[in-house]
Amino acid sequence: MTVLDELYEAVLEGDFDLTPGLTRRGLDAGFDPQTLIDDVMIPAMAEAGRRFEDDVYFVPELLSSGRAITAGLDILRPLFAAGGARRVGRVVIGTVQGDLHDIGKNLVAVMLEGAGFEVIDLGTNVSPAEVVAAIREHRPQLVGLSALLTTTMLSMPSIIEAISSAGLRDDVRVLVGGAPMNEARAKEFGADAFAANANAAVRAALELVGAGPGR
Ligand code: B1M
Repeated sequence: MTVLDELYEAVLEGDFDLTPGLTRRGLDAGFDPQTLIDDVMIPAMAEAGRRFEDDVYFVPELLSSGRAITAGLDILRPLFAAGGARRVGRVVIGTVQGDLHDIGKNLVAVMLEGAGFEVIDLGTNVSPAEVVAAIREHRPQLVGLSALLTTTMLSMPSIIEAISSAGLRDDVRVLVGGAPMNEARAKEFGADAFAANANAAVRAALELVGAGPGR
């Protein structure tokens, strides 16, 4: 079994003690962080999700897989941050109210850091008032909202309305994402852009702050 197979199994089996060491071994073997995320960690998490849908895994197993991927990401995070030497903007990011899913949001945050954004991560279950307060405090160019549930994605328009009511809508662009989201919903909710995955989120974020790859 290669180190990539072992890392895949560790995330899938939710072995959060093994994941950091295997992530380091993957790096030592010459694999770049993006490969470890895109080709190993995300597919393992996706398989955990399929097992959940098939009633093979239940919430505790999913939680363990979530902890395992997060432990691996924690090893990779400094490498992405080191890559983002140029500062292209500041982003306030969070998972919306009622929603505790943070794996995708954390991935997006890590990759935005790698692209040169200063990331203020509000965590999960973030209310409209918290977003407004964070905009006032941190003055970001961008707000990133993540939702994984069809019920909680409905918090997105409430947050965007709260930003508008606070008179701050012209100061920030809003990027949204998460499994139940799509272009049409993003538009309907009043967001400026939708991204289907972390790579697309980086491209959209750079575009929104006017710092596309060529600049
Ligand atoms: Co939950 N869950 N979950 N869950 N969970 C889903 C979302 C679900 C689809 C599973 C299912 O039933 N098929 C379902 C939602 C159904 C629906 O709403 N239609 C569901 C449910 C029902 C629930 C509970 C209600 C279960 C229960 O308790 N009975 C409960 C709700 C808790 C709550 O939030 N209030 C719950 C709980 C949990 C766990 C805590 C056990 C765990 C989360 C652990 C954690 O996040 N720390 C969990 C997990 C892991 C999942 C699945 C299996 C995997 C989600 C994930 O992490 N994917 C998920 C099923 C699935 O998606 N197949 C499921 C990997 C991650 C890399 O992808 O998050 O999609 P994703 O992020 C992607 C893109 O979406 C995008 O980029 C990311 C990277 O490529 N993206 C953005 C995300 N945010 C973005 C923001 C952007 C741009 C792009 O800009 C700002």
